[in-house]
Amino acid sequence: MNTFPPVVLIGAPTDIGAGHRGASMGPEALRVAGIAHALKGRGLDVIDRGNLAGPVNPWLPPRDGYRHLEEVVAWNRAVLDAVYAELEAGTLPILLGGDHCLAMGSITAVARHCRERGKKLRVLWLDAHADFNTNVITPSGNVHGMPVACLCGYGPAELTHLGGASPALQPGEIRQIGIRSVDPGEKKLVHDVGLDIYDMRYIDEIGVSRAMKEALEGVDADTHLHVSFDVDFLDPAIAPGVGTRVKGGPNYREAQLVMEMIADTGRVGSLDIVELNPAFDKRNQTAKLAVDLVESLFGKSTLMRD
Ligand SMILES: [Mn+2]
Repeated sequence: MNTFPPVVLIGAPTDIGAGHRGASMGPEALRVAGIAHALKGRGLDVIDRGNLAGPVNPWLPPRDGYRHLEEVVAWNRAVLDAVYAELEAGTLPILLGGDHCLAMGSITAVARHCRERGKKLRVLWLDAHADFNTNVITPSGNVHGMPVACLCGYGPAELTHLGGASPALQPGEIRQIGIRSVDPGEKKLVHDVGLDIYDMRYIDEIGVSRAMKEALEGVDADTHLHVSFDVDFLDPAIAPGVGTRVKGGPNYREAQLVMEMIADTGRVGSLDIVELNPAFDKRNQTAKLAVDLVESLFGKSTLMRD
């Protein structure tokens, strides 16, 4: 028996914030890999709302340190409205990205929902990168490297004030897991802001189990847990289908344990699956792996453990 509300799939087929083209094909690759069928297999009601629409990617160089800011804003407004409407309706939204800039829209929606309902928010950011760049310190101008900074109030007003109030997210509400690539300027900023980061060195030293226990500490019956799953979190040996591969990520068993421990809380209320890039994948293996891990996130486990 599951206790989840109906799960709603929302596709956002864009690579507007990325440094490589192709994440726009992510939603369809996840559907082809059977995400709806897998979730139904968990006993969940699944509704696929199809894809959101937004501007095409003009593929231009940065302006004032941002690439495609206007288009990024348009996509994130669409995501914000769609995710917020689902939360209001009592469903569990799963954003099928799309690149990671879209988490600004989804998490702004989740944060507003939590504020209005008086719920605590915990964001788990599974990623190889801290995504805490600004237009001043970014090496590339790609906005998929900036969503956490914007959510915490560092960025252009169009993005930091997507949902009106800024910051949408307090640094104390987010835990980053799997981090192993942080740009030099970004390192200082995440340190100054006091972001709680479980990087790969820490995970190597204490193990996934203890790291996840710490990252989930304080999650209780009043907590809305949002998981922002950047597929580049995974080791590229098992997940080649991403634009920004960084070696030294969690292997298959470690990633499963991460998902299973999140599932054990019973508090998952929303999810992003982002940065899947079929142009870099091999026979859709990374999409299939993402689906496999999402099954674990919704409670699939090897044995009964209660
Ligand atoms: Mn990311």
